[in-house]
Amino acid sequence: MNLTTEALDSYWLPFTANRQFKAAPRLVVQADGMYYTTADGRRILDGFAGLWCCNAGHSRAPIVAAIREQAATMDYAPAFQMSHPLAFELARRIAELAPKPLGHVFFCNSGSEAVDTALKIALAWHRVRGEGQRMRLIGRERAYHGVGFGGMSVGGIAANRRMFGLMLGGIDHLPHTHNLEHNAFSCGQPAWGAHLADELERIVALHDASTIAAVIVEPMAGSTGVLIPPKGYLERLREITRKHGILLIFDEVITAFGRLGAAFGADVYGVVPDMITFAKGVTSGAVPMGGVIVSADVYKAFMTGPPTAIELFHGYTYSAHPLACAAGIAALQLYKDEDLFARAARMAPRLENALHSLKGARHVIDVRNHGLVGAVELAARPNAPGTRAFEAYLRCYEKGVLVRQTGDIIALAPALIIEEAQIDQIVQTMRDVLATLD
Ligand code: PXG
Repeated sequence: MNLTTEALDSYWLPFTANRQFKAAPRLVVQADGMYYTTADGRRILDGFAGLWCCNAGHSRAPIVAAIREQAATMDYAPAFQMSHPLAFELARRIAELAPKPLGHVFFCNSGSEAVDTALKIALAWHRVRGEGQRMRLIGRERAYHGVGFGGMSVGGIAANRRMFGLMLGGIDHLPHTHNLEHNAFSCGQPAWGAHLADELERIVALHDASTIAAVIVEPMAGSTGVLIPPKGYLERLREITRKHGILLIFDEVITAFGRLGAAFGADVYGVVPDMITFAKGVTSGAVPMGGVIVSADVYKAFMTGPPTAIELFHGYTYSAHPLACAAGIAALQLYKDEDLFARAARMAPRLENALHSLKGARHVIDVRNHGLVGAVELAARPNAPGTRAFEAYLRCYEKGVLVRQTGDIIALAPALIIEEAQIDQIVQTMRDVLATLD
């Protein structure tokens, strides 16, 4: 299909160099399992599960059938003061999967909304308990928490912030944990860096614990280029937040639903936060959905007051949309039926070995991995940061493999159904491409 100039011009693509893209559009028109088909009929092996989301693979029959059936049965149900049974069933299934005592689910439609929802719940929770002066939110450098004003404010990627004014007030940031001097070519969690969590003590001392509502981190930072938490780091954050009565939020938009080889990053790292945000994999990317899972403690604090009073003045027209709920239930069932989280854990060493074989390849200054996530960091070209990895991304695509580029990092996050030979194909393609790059 050839797009008209008018059509190309009409669409403003997100997080994309629009003019460069429109000069040579990369269009996909069909997807199944591990593959996309491009508009010009080429098959592309998807090494990134779309954008970290299609964890069960593309266009899986049970999910397609559930969406189709729900669309024909009931398109929409009002989300406020009314609901529909699938919302409760999906919440029950998510609560069942979640690490205890997390067990109550608030639905929204994206990761960005999930993060803003979690931050609002944190502020409101302190307020309903009589600690409304706890208004500060602590994020981390290099963090990605979506693009809402809350997520952007606690986020730590400069390019995502600098155009957009002053952000929320009362925000502080932990240092990020990336350090190639100590951690280059780590397999799984790096040994060095737990002490960086102690910076939270410094921030608490500066502002006083009584002013701080919550700390939010991605247990594994994805979007910034895959930063695996150092051993002991998240445990330390948990200790410090607990000691000071500060809520700990894990933004698991990427890590939830099998990405690291278990249901949640919290399971893999053995650290239970007070809230978990999720999106993406909950429907295997098939229908937009996000949400926040909160602990019993958080939920119960709101369920006081007169029973006729609305407890939280927050929500979205499409919270728990029936199509999303149908897709979510089918996706969770598919993960279970095919034991896909365990499969991800089984395939992780294969990905680790294959990726680390790129050590010594041209331009490669680091390889890091955990679960079915991997990253290869390239030396930046002098005065042209990001261009080398972007070219690598383009050439991989030409050779039939979809990876993701961020800065000088190439990231991988394939669907959990990936086969060994497909891992090898992705890594071999990367090896071939790296050899051709200047
Ligand atoms: N939190 C985290 C941890 C994320 O990774 C969001 C929030 C926002 O989700 P929505 O659904 O509002 O986009 C994300 C999204 C990439 C990439 O290439 C990462 C995301 C989205 C698109 C691309 O790393 N993460």
